Amino acid sequence: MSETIQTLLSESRTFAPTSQFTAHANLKDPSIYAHALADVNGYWENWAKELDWFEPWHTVCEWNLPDAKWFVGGKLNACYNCVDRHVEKGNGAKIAIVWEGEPGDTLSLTYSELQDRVAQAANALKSLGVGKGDTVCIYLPMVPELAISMLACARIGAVHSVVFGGFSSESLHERINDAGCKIVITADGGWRRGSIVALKKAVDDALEMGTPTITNVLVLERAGDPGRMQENSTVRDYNRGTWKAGRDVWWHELVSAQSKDCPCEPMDSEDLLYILYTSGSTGKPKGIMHTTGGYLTGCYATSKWVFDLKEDDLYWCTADCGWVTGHSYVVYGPLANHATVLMYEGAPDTPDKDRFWRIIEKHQVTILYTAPTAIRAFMKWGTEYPERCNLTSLRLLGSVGEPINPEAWMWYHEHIGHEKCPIVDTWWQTETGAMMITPLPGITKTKPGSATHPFPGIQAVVLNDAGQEITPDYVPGTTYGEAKGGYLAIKGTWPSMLRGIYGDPERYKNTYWSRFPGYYFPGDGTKLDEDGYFWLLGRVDDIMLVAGHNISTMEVESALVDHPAVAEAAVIGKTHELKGQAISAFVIIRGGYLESTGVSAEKLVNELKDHVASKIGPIARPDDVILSGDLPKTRSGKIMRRLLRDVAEGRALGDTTTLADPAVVASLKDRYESQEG
Ligand code: 6R9
Repeated sequence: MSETIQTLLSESRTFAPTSQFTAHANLKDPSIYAHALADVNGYWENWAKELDWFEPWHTVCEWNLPDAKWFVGGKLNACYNCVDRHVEKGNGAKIAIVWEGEPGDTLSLTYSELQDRVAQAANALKSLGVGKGDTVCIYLPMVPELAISMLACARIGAVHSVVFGGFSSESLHERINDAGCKIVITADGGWRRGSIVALKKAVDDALEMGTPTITNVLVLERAGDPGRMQENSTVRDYNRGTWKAGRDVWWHELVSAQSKDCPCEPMDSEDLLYILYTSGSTGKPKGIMHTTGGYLTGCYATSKWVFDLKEDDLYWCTADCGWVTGHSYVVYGPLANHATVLMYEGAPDTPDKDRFWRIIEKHQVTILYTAPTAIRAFMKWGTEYPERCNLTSLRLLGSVGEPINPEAWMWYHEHIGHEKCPIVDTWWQTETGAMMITPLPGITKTKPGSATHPFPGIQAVVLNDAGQEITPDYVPGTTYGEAKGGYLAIKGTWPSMLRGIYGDPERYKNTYWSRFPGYYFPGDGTKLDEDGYFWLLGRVDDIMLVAGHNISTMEVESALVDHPAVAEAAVIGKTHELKGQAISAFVIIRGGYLESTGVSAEKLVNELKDHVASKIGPIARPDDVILSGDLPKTRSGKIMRRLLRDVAEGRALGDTTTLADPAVVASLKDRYESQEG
């Protein structure tokens, strides 16, 4: 970007927490922001004291940019804090995990039962020669054994590297070798949209490509369990792949035979807890490293305050444990808080598009944490699906993964929250480990589309091109003057910050610490409005430069989604001779809109261009609007604008390996070429 980002869209609706919500909230005193800022280390130290430590730390924080150490000298165990400590305090009878498989099978585990299962799995790992410091690759569907495997690793001090079950054998192969994993834990399959994802087969293929460090494959029988699927021996055999005696071991044979007694290994606060690969938009995946004490402190604190977790909540984070959201907010944060966590295996539209709402009604879910990509799909499908179900158990809603457009926020608020649930739009990254910019539901007056303020103890600032701070630290009541757009950056360190990229310290420095010396640069653009609210504008690589104006793709997308016809939009800048870049918009129309209004597609395209021009200004009027059936997304649901730029600029498509469905761009390319002409 040649100049600081201009922000044009404005949103003035505000939603204060109800007095009833505030009265019962875990946190209601806004002075916490100033207190945390006045003594950041003391503030985090108080949080760390809410965990159980085997040995205390001698130093809260050692910070030699870009290397941080937190709670130095302290010893603890993440699994002990998530499971055993609750049981030892007499609270083992509470349900820890409620699980529902896609075919409708369910399982509940109390904290005591979870302790037994984790201990058995941990002993099984030991019997396979896995010990402290070894790395275990976990490639499982969203079944309880996924959380159990992560906790079992943590229990014995092994490092886990979870690979999302939707990744191909090539991706798995690359990740296994980069981390030097000793074993792989997988399943014969998992359910997704009524079919079986053959995970064991993918592991076989990955191992065939050469994985010198792997000694064993521990295989859970999930898809082939005769109680849960049609008896079809061909399918069963296929899913098992090629069984290699000596290498492959069944979970039900090895794990169930183990003792339920397995002590938690005392770990140094800075010992590695896990590696998680994040693809980014280009290049080789980065193995993000998280350590034990600081990471757990960050997950614990944010879960308690942002989700306002209470003993009687039923909390559901819809993310897969293959992503960081599943690490921090399915497993470590909520379990450290003694919460009851719901896990669901399958797709939101199986057997019908009301599956999420049925789950909420059936299990009486009180807190729902999901992603804008899911919310936009629900908008596209229409309100009839949530209307079929009773959603009155819900009391808090959350969003993560992408900017949430104001209209998607409003839809979530009205049709899911029934205007009574606060929405926490939480900005953070794999690298930050825990939420960084987020409302506090008993305190913050929210604005649709804004992640609001940095979590207490986090110093988020806006920088201009020269790397100067153009905004003060957030303290309620500060006067901010006019809205300012620029680069989001974080000052100093925080406990759950990544400790580097596995095996590549140079890349760590270059990626996060060199663009703005002295700051962590997450790569996102942001606006700070006149009330001190952060509006995340997407990745800076996606920001457009149109006739000398930096325009955020996110703002144009939000203006499009504001039109009643639009369910979802992706906007890019394509090279233009005069303007530098011209705006192209790919738009998904809400189900039944054209039919019910009788508007022609051609007329709608013009209406949409006018709509953007009137919401933002003539400068943001798109040159092209392409009506599209789908958008290219990563497997975690983020729109890949880079590929849309390739389409719009008529280039051969770049790397599509991280796409959820590569067919989408190919068909878009055809459509674009025919509509544009
Ligand atoms: C947790 C997670 C991180 C990137 C991040 C940003 C985008 C995430 C957001 C958001 C706006 C939010 N992002 N949450 N943008 N508002 N509430 O998603 O981690 O997969 O590493 O992605 O996602 O661009 O930089 P990760």
